Amino acid sequence: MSMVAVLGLAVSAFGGIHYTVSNLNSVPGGPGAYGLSDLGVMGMSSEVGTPGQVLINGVLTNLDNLIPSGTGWDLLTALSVDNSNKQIVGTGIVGGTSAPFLLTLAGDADGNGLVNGSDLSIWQRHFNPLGGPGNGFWTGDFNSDGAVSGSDLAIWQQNFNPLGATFSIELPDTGGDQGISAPEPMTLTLLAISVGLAAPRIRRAFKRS
Ligand SMILES: [Ca+2]
Ligand SMILES: [Ca+2]
Repeated sequence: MSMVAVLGLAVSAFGGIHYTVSNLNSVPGGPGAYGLSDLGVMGMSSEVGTPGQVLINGVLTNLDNLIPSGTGWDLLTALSVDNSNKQIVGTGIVGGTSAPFLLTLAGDADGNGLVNGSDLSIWQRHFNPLGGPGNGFWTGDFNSDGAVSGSDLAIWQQNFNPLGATFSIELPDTGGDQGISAPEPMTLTLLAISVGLAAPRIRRAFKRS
């Protein structure tokens, strides 16, 4: 795991919505974990989405506002959203390198869109305030500082929502055309591969905007 990816706080609030950002390449379990295999991934092009934004309850929202400053991430393009689990995947830059990101609800260790006792149990089982390799939201490290500690418990408490979040996430309207449709869902493994191929185009598009 890149050390850059775990620098700084990785949980923030925007309109009461708090997310943890992870490098999708570092999330264990492969694309089948956390329900992500069911996501349909849009074809990649320089015109996909509105750079850096998603629609939350119909309002264009900057991805970077869903996470705190200081994470080292620049979230460029959302590629797919999962309204059931409240997850967002896309491509960004971290440590000067293009990488796929996964946004999960802060406090949601098992990635099911609820922040409840099951997530607390995961935090308890992995409690390790001194930190170590292999930690992430999936072990209860909700602020991505490498440790599973009281700070993460506080995040879980602040975001406790056993009934699930009610907001909706959508990809922004691209304004049509540009060959962005990809009728067949791809796995996130393919996404991870395509991210590396398409990232330079996305970066150029982002700079133009
Ligand atoms: Ca959960
Ligand atoms: Ca932590």
